[in-house]
Amino acid sequence: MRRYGKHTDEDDIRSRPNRRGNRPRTHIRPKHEDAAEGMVLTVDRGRLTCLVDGRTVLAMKARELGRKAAVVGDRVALVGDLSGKKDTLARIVRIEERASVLRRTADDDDPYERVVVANADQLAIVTALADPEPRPRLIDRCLVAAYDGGLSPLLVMTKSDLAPPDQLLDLYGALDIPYVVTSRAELEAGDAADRVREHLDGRVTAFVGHSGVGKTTLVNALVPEELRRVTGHVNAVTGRGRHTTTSALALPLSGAGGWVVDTPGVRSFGLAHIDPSRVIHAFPDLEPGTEGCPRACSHDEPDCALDEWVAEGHADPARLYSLRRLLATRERTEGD
Ligand SMILES: Nc1nc2c(ncn2[C@@H]2O[C@H](COP(=O)(O)OP(=O)(O)OP(=O)(O)O)[C@@H](O)[C@H]2O)c(=O)[nH]1
Ligand SMILES: [Mg+2]
Ligand SMILES: [Zn+2]
Repeated sequence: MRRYGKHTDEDDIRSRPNRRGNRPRTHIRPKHEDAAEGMVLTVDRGRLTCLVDGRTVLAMKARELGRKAAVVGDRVALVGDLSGKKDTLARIVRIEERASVLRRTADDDDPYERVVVANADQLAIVTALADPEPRPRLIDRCLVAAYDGGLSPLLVMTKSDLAPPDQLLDLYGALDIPYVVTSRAELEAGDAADRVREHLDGRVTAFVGHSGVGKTTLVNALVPEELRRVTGHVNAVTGRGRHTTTSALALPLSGAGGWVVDTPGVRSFGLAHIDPSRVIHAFPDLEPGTEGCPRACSHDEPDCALDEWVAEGHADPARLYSLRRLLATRERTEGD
C-alpha cells in the first residue's frame, strides 16, 4: 500500500534505508509521477468536477493537500479512478501553481480570503444599466481585485434597453477599460454574444457582478446549447427570485478556444488583502511617478509624489483621480 504522508517516497528511502530491504531502486518513483492533469470546472460540497482528457471526472481532495482548497480554474493532478463513470471518485493530489487569483473576502474586515477563480486571464465585470441599478463602488472594487490578482478587466454593461450607458462610460472613460454594451434585442439576435466573444477568444474569463445583472444569460449565449444554465428568468416563474446561480462553473466557449466562468451574484466584494503596489501596476503611465513617494506610500496620502508628477504634466490628472478612487474604495464602506 502506498503511503500518503507528508514525505515523498524518496524521502522515505533516505531516512529508512533498511525497511525497504533489497527492493530495486527503479521501483521507487517520485510520488504521483503518473497522475493525470485536469482542470477544475466546478466545486460542490467538497466534490470537484474536473476535466481530464476530455472527460468530466468527479474527484475529492486527497488528505495530503491539507487545508489548501482547489477552486474553479485550478490545474490539478489526479490519481485513482479517472474513468468518469458513475459512482467513481478520483483524488486530487496536487494543485499546480496559479497564474492568477481572483480573491475576495466577505467584507473588508474578514481575514479569511477566498479564491473565487484561479488562472483566469480576464475579469468580466457585469453591470446592468438598470434593474438592478449600476453600483459604481462595486465595479471599482471588482477592478481593484482584478488588478491585484493579475486579471485584465472587461466592463460589460447589460440591459441598455432599459437605460443608456453614458453616465457609466463617463465614469470609467479615463481607466481605458475595454467595454461592451448589450441589450435584450441584441441578446436575442445573437449580436450581444458576438461582440462579447471578440474579447474572450482563447482566454479564460470570469464573469462577476451583482445578482440579476444578466451574467448567466450572457454566458449561456456564449457556450454550446447543451451546457446552458438556469437564469433568473426561469426561476422567477418558480418564485425563487434573486441569486439564481449558486456555484461557479467553467464552461468552454463555442467556436474558438477559451473558457467562461459563470459565478454567483455578489452583494459586496471585500478587499481585506489588497496590496496598493500591485494595483498601481495597472497604471503604467503613473507608476514611474511613484519613485519619489515615501516608503509604503498608499498613493492616497498628502506626501504622495504623484500629485506633483501629474501637475508637471507627465500624466493625465483624470488617471490619477481614477487610481485614487479605486484605492479609496478599500476604505469606504460599500453603499451604492
Ligand atoms: N431587459 C433586459 N433583461 C435582461 C438582459 N439580460 C438579462 N436580462 C434578464 O435579467 C434577469 C437576470 O438574469 P440572470 O442571467 O439570471 O442574472 P445573473 O447575473 O446570472 O444573476 P445571479 O445568478 O443571481 O447572480 C433575467 O430575467 C434575464 O432575462 C438585457 O439585456 N435586458
Ligand atoms: Mg447567474
Ligand atoms: Zn504615492
